[in-house]
Amino acid sequence: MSNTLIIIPTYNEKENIEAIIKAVFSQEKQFDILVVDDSSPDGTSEIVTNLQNNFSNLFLEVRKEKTGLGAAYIHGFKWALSKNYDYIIEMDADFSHNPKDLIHLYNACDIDGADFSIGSRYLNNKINVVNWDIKRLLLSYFASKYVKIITQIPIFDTTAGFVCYKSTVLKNLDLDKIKFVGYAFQIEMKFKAWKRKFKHKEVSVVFTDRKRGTSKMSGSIISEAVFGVIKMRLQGLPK
Ligand SMILES: Nc1nc2c(ncn2[C@@H]2O[C@H](COP(=O)(O)OP(=O)(O)O)[C@@H](O)[C@H]2O)c(=O)[nH]1
Ligand SMILES: [Mg+2]
Repeated sequence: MSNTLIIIPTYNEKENIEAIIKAVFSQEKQFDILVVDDSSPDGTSEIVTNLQNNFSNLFLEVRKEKTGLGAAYIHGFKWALSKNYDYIIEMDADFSHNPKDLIHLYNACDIDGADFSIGSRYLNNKINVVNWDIKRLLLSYFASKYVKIITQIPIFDTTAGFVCYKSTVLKNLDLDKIKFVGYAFQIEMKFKAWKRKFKHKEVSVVFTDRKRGTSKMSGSIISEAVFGVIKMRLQGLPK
């Protein structure tokens, strides 16, 4: 068993899942993987089940319903804590997050002493995104600026979904009180960890838009983030 679990949430990722699992397992450091699938109709979980014959450190949790990324991650976090992993890394299935950066996120915590590390697209306002159309890029970039202004959080890429948490952080956050599901979920996790004085480090990464499969981003996820951030700020320190 590795000391580090990579959680990959999936919904209809049959084009990516096998390749991303193999890419993670081909890294020099040994990682375990947990796929949290929301009963994808395209058969993503069956692909994972087959691969479990070849990889003993590949785990799968299938949830009955698609209730969003946040809920899938909370499920994965609880699973990770019950198995006593030291480090828990969030990662997308679609190769937007380069598996080669996993070790940099890990080292930021294990060597540099951060409690959580963020694979950041906008570190020091430098934009590291490949293949996004300009509309999507501007939306994401200005969303990050907006969040920084409203919440005062000293993080450039607050909506990043490529994050390593030390287990102490996840134990300290009341996971049942995390309410958001989309980008707001990513913001809420970082906001609460920062408010509880956990140390963070941003690691510069290049984010590449998916080549296969489709994005699950939606208008409701964006509006949740826009209004959710204001709510978070008004509530001060949500428990
Ligand atoms: N389990 C689960 N995974 C999801 C859900 N929504 C998105 N994902 C996964 O979360 C990751 C990021 O989603 P993606 O659609 O690429 O979002 P985008 O990168 O913002 O366009 C991918 O691995 C998706 O399959 C969901 O409701 N449930
Ligand atoms: Mg994506």
